[in-house]
Amino acid sequence: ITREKEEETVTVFLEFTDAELIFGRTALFIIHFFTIVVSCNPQELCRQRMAIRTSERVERPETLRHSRLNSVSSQFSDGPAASPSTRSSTSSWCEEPVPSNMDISTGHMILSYMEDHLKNKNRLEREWEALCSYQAEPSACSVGQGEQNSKRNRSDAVVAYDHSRITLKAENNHSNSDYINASPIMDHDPRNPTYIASQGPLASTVADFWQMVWESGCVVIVMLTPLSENGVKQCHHYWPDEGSDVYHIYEVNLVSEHIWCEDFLVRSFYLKNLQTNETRTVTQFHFLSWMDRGIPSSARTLLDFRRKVNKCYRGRSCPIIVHCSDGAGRSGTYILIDMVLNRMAKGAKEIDIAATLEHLRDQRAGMVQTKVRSPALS
Ligand SMILES: *[C@@H]1O[C@H](CO)[C@@H](O)[C@H](O)[C@H]1NC(C)=O
Ligand SMILES: *[C@@H]1O[C@H](CO)[C@@H](O)[C@H](O)[C@H]1NC(C)=O
Ligand SMILES: CC(=O)N[C@H]1CO[C@H](CO)[C@@H](O)[C@@H]1O
Repeated sequence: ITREKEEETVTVFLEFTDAELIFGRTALFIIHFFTIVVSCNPQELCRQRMAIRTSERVERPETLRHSRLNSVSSQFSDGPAASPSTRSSTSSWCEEPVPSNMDISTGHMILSYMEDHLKNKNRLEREWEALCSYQAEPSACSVGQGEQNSKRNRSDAVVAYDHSRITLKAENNHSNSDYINASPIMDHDPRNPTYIASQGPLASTVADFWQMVWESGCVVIVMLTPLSENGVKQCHHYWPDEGSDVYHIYEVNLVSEHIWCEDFLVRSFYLKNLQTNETRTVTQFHFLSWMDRGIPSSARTLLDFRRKVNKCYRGRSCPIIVHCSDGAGRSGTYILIDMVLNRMAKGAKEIDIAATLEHLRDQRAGMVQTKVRSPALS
């Protein structure tokens, strides 16, 4: 890793050997997305700087640098099938400028963080081992494991904790239970969750899911799983393919479906509570190419996806519902990335991925699974 300091611009060249690629699961994960952050934003910073200094001829091998960074990010993000990333990333690059909200001190913080991790490979191993053995306390799940509710869980491994679960309101209960396999995830505000991490609805819990959407005031759903993978069902098709469907007292109308790229699409629903006649628009962002125990086909596509989610969400205070199949692996990874990047955008002077992840695991079991999402690991 080399740092070239030129006035206030930091240029990074990253080159990795194969050996370095395998030195730690956390390292891969961290570098995986920090590489992308660093490769996106300095470009923008450079562009701004060059716009200011148009009169001066700055010798900058733009294309070389671009392709180098690209090759680094694709090395991390695409695994053996590297083909689609360049195209999709290039298009997303042009379509919407990356907000250059990363200031120089944040850039330096990221670089020192990466340098430190590259120098202290043991630290990574230690951090990762500590994370693996981390025990959330309290961790009772007696409600979700109760006889009446066990059929409402998609998997044995991830059941909502008693102390951190979404409770459905009794007056709307149609199944005689207030249980849904979903957990509120707090960030800065200890009373209002920033996210709700939920399992993908089962056929029998679709009405519960829409009840949760309604009662939490949610307007944005992030869906990170295809409906099925290799014939294994990951999530029930919980919305109408066209027109409207009624789930208990919730009428859901599919208003539009917009395919952004081969990796994700956006659906807009008109949701009506038939008891009160109140209505709300709900937008669902559906990421298609992130397989269970895999990684997104391109990290930049995921960041582009996240930008679209946050653009839609901007100015709201309701929780974002994030779900995959079990609501922990991919959902945990997405929430972790979103939390850390939001903090960085607000100018946090320190990154502590491990602590943030422990904070998530206190609130929901299995957040970011031990089989970390990187091609070199599977
Ligand atoms: C569900 O609603 C019925 C009638 O409103 C009520 O008697 C019952 O206690 C509720 N069940 C739960 C689990 O809240
Ligand atoms: C909801 O709308 C229906 C049909 O327009 C009407 O009959 C019903 O009284 C309304 N209910 C409420 C609670 O406003
Ligand atoms: C802990 C628990 O009760 N898990 C159950 C959740 O639901 C699945 C599918 O219905 C069951 O197989 C699990 O036993």
